[in-house]
Amino acid sequence: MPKSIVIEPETVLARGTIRLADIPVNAYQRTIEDELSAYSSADFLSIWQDMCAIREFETILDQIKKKGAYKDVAYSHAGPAHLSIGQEAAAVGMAFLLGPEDHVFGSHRSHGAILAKGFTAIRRLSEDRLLEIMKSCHGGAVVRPVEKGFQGNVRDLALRFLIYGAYSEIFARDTGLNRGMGGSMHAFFAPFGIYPNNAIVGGSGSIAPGAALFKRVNRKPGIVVCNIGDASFGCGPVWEGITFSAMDQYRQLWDPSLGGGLPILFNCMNNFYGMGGQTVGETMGMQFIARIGAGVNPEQMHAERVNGYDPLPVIDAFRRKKQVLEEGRGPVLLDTVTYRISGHSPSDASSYRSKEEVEHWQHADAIRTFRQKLIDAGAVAADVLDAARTCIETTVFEMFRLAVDLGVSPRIQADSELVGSVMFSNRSVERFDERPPELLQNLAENSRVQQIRGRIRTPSQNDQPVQQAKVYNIRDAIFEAMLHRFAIDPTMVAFGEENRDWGGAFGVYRGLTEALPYHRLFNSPISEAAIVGAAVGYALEGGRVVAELMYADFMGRAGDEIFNQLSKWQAMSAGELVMPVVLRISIGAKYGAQHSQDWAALVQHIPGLKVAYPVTPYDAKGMMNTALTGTDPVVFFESQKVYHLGEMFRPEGVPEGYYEIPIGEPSIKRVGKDLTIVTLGPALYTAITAAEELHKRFGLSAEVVDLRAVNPLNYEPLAESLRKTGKVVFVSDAVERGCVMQTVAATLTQLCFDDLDGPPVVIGSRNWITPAAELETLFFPQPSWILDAIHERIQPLKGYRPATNQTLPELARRARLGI
Ligand SMILES: Cc1ncc(C[n+]2csc(CCOP(=O)(O)OP(=O)(O)O)c2C)c(N)n1
Ligand SMILES: [Mg+2]
Repeated sequence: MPKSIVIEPETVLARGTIRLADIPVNAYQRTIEDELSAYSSADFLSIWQDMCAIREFETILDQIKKKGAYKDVAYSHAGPAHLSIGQEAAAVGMAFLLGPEDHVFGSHRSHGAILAKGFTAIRRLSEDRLLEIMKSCHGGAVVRPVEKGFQGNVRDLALRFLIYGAYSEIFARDTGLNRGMGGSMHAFFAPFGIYPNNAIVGGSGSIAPGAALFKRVNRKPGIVVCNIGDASFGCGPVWEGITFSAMDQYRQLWDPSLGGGLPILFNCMNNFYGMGGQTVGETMGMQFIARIGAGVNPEQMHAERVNGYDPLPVIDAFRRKKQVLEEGRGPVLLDTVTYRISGHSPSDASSYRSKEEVEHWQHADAIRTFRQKLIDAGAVAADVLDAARTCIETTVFEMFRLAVDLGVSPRIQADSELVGSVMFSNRSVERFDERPPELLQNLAENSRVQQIRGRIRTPSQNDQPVQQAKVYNIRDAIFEAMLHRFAIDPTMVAFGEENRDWGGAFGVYRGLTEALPYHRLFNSPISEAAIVGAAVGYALEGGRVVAELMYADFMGRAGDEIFNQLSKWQAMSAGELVMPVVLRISIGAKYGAQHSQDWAALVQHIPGLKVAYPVTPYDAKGMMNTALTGTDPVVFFESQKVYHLGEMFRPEGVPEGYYEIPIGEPSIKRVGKDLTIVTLGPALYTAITAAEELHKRFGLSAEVVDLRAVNPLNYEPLAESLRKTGKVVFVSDAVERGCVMQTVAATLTQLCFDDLDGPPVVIGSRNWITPAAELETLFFPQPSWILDAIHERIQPLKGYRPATNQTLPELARRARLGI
């Protein structure tokens, strides 16, 4: 397919200059008098009340952390409390114009943002909807304690629900918004448009763009706000998220009816500090966060610095920027100046700043100054303001009292399996939306579909091996499964590096470009963190994603997104959210130390991920089909060593129709009775060769069992094989130390100790860098290594002369040297 944009030397080599526009700094200069026509007294009062609620909410937390009590209520809170006392105006200003359809993501310091966003959602939702939300939240467990004896209206009940639910969440109670699974730094509540808050600094920076992507792709209303701190702009994933959000293709290549640029506003809650490092003058060089916009796109992200120590300039900026986003001209960057009067945490000794500086900001405190301005302008009378403050403070205190009361707000039981039960959602969803999927052609006419139709799906044809050019291979299997789901689920998208015109780096997606519009299949920037982060954000919003990392070696670039984000949000939501993400990761060979590593062990170690690793066409199609109806994150490893291989183990071949293979069921690829060889990945084929040699030369019959998956894993087929053979060798291409097989061997040994006739043996690659292609036989397990190890460590093979040293003293020597 021809590229739509032609790069010409005459144009790109022509002389010129890049002109930057001025970036406004605190441009808002209106007075309250100027604003009297824009806001009603009720608006002013609600802004004031919301700021006071947040202040009281956090003052209580501050006091219980410092003194173990607030007023007459003693409470010791073990967990964190990152307070934003001083930042209330920025939070309330941010939320004032947002509706429930506008979604905010935040940071570890987000109590204020959560409450502010919830308060405006409560004002905007209908009473019926509010009741429905409260009743359905954990079966009514959160609303029950606060409705007991309460006589007020639905909105006031919802206010109590939110404050109580947030406190309960912070105190790890079963009555928390996320049943205590999130806690202070991660609390959220999607029905009010409050999306995950992230304890990883800048964590939301790569996730929120995926939420904005979901809105564009699925034509959903609303904007996404990514609230992150000034120091988070030093984080790579934040830059990647910004890059992902600012791709030209949204406006240049995508269907204009989708709405243009991503509707995302990066809102920097700029309090001038990380924990103690100063972002101006010390840890960063941009001086103004708003300056970053100039480096991102010609619109300079419409960046501005805004006075966030007053709610009205923030509201003004959000009004203007919301319009920019609604017109498809996003992304937007706001540098919202604020100040954290409280410490980073209550134990903070404030050694990094002077007392005078804090006092200056206390003197300018937005809550006090806003009150005075309202009174001076005659907007709201002092007694009305003070009564509102007293009233909301009473409610906040009452909710705190209820939340600390273990009788009213219990923790989950000590023997509870709740955490285990929410690690995976284990659902099967045909489609996440009922609308017809957008396709560019009748799929029967697709060139790849037609090509596959002519391919041989069985191990042999007329008793002859199938020529490689004609064989239905693993690439075809994955393609087929994906195309099937693309044609059913309209929310399904796939993205990653070189996913579109290139056909996927390894040819799996060839043909998809013709079949799918840009917004369902697109090239991402070389931003692995943003690729996985955006997939997480997209899934949190309710869509299905296939994201791709070109090589397992690049997982480090998306480390946080895989290990802390993709894996955890289902459980941290206490099962409210699902994560239908398939993360395809190819494992390389022949490309040396940084492109040939099997890192399955990294994801095996992380709770909350399903991990598949099929190496036959039949398994690849069936397991991809399962992954693509599931609601859990699946890391789907593929080996470049076997992409071209046809089905060798299933005489009936690979069905043309739809079928599923559960993830976690090992598969017997060769039946035997003398010895079990358990494999993961392409080592299956190494083991098959070894098994044939064992048979030919020594008359031994080896059973070969392919794990096909890493987690979950049913040990029963392995145990059954071991009960028969009594001997077991584990083989994979990962380096031996800490590989998946070590865990499988240890577990199986515990489960089947009495059935073992010899020691379990794990064979992996050497604990080295992967050397050059020409030297790979020194590194990856070879069939001879399996025989060598059997001979040395399980049972001597008559007349056998080992090719390599697989003895126990050698194992110990290597361990001693760390190689
Ligand atoms: C990836 C990561 N690095 C370090 C930390 C420890 N930490 C927590 S908050 C913080 C400072 C964050 O500053 P900023 O982004 O400006 O947000 P603020 O705390 O000022 O709201 C640090 C370093 C962390 N939680 N995550
Ligand atoms: Mg900061």
